[in-house]
Amino acid sequence: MATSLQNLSSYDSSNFIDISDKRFGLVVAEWNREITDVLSAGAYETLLKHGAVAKNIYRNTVPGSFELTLGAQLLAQHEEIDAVICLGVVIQGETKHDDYINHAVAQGITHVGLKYNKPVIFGLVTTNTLEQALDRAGGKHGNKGVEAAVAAIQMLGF
Ligand code: DLZ
Repeated sequence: MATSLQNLSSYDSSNFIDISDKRFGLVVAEWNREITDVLSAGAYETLLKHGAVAKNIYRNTVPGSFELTLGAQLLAQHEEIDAVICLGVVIQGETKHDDYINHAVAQGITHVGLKYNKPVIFGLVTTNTLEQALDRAGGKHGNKGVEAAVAAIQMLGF
């Protein structure tokens, strides 16, 4: 699946700081991996495009989106890490699992960001269908991994 960076132009990146010495942690859920890999590639390429150095980008996987919170905490606790980007895809099913996971991740990573006083970005794609998720991973609605990386960079300049 092709990775799209085309949506990036819709962001004002003029106030981005120099991120060549910043260290980023990507936490990527393995559920729906064909999609989360595209999100991850989008985030990675965006960080590089804006001046991050490849050796300063750490990527760890977790089994599913529910584990993004702990994954984020394990990265954020390192002083050297400046920002964490959480990437996952939760698709609505017959049960309420999506509700539980989405709320837990939203609350969990908010807590981690506040606890460690650093950006912990919510790059969770939450959709009703697989098609809607694909649309947001290099499809007609861009790539949410790109947006998550842009959010991390913006917050570092805050
Ligand atoms: C169990 C589960 C289900 C049903 N759906 C998803 C999903 O759509 N996206 C996702 O990232 N993870 C899902 N998981 C796995 C949970 O996030 C978690 O890994 C398990 O419940 C183990 O804690």
